[in-house]
Amino acid sequence: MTTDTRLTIRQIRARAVNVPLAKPLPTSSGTITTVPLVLVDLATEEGVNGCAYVFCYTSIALQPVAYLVRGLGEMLKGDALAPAAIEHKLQRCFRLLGPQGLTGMAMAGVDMAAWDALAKAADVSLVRLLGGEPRLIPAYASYFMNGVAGAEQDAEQALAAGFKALKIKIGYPDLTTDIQAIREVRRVSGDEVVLMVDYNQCLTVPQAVTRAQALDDEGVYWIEEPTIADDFTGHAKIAREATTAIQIGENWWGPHDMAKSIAAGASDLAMPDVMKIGGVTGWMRAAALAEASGLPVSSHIFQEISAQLLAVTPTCDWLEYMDLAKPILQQPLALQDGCAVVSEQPGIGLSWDEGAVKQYLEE
Ligand code: SMN
Ligand code: MG
Repeated sequence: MTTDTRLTIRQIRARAVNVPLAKPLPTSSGTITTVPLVLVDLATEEGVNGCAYVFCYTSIALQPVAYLVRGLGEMLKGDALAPAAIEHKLQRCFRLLGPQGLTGMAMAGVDMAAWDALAKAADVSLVRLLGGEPRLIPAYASYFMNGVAGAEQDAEQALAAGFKALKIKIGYPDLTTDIQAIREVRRVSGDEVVLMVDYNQCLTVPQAVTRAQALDDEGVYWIEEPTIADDFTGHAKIAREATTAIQIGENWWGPHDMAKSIAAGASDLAMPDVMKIGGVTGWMRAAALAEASGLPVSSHIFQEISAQLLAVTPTCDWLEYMDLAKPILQQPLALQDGCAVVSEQPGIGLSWDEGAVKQYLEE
């Protein structure tokens, strides 16, 4: 006798929330002024519900992404809660338009919520559903472009929180300030702490070669996105000319982009963004590509679900700790001795603070 364990999608809700920030978050390529999130809630006929969020970077993208998620919900009503089948259907739906950008974000939100529901239906955490075991994931505290004085404060804050690694954003008008910020972190944290830097795509390739070579003696673990994200040839040249590891990946739209980047030798490390890479489904394919290419994998924001996924990623490196969603979550991702603690709650481990959601909701 077979029992029908199929779960059926009943409704997918999308809520746009725009969370204020205590202070703007500057990068060399623009400033984050609020935290625009689309909260995705997927309900099944059987009463199992999944949830996830997508980060929209700028509030102008909030309503379009929420609208797209609702549209996907209408398309998926009555379908099985089967993430691989859903991904196949949605990729075909957007073949002509393209699964990058806002469409990719909406699809990833649905994918993450679907996997959350599937894990909850099995009453296990996502890592266990994927065949892994919860474990501590090395984490780095991630900061923005806060100047030389700000770098000192960031380092002090990271150490006080127990981190053994941190990232600062650089790309100041002059190389001298980049180096001053790095040395300020070193002065505060000492040589043991792992330090990453992020240029957020602000340099031309020649500028990036010059600056990367100047940083080569500063003991930096990785130099992130020194030039335009999709210039894989340019990143490969920088990687050849510098000794410090080059890190890219947060802007790969799906595993196909990642495969092109790897083929070009664009980076020494990989940091897929779980939203842009295609949710859980995309991440698992990316993890396989990275393993086959010997690339260490780190995450990009989305720390709660990234902790689950890094725990089943063969070449797991670092989790980026940047608590963007904290104001609308009932509990933040837990830390222990500078590591992320993978939640053992069923699913991803997300639960909305509905009072805060109501406060920041943008209808
Ligand atoms: C970043 C930029 C903008 C928002 C969040 C994160 C950055 C990073 O590129 O890697 O932390
Ligand atoms: Mg980055």
